[in-house]
Amino acid sequence: MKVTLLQGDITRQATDAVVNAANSSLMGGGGVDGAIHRRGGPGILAECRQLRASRYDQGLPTGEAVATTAGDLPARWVIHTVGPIHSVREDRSELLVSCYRESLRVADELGARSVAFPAISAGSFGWPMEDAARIALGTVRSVVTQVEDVRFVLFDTAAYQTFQQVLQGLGPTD
Ligand code: AR6
Repeated sequence: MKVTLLQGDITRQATDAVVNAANSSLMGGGGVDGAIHRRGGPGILAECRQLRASRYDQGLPTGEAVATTAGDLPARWVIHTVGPIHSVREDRSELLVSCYRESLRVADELGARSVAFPAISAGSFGWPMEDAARIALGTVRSVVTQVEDVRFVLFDTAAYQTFQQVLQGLGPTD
């Protein structure tokens, strides 16, 4: 698996799948979620409504992932996952690990070979960027998957630099 870091807007990525940092409602929101629904068009929300009505009447649980098509985005699928809200009282990192694992599992089910991830939970959900980067990079590199091309698309320079430093610190994969 090749892991690359990019700075930019995840909605522009022409990967097989892009991952959405959603919330349990699957009904959209701000940040990545808002951008994906805005640029992807209403078809994504319509599929999310169907998922709520069929499989997830209580909402998508934190740490799980589910796919829809990608509407007007250049990708083929959107994989929606719900990151944990950061807490100083409780270690929720296993749930963040689960977001990356489950997203790659769903990507494998779809037959996706390239996947773009945002920094899940590192915006509205308050996760410190360095810890978010360590969990994100450490997890994807440890997962056995058919996905060959994983891209982290970081929105701003600070996030990009943090991911770069963490990736360098992890050393070579082989
Ligand atoms: N492309 C790439 N990264 C982005 C983009 C974009 N277009 N927009 C923002 N980011 P967030 P969360 C960065 O808040 O913390 C939503 O309201 C952003 O700078 O999108 O998991 C949902 O509905 C940050 O570094 O996701 C949920 O309620 C990172 O993506 C809640 O926010 C994640 O920020 C989820 O919060």
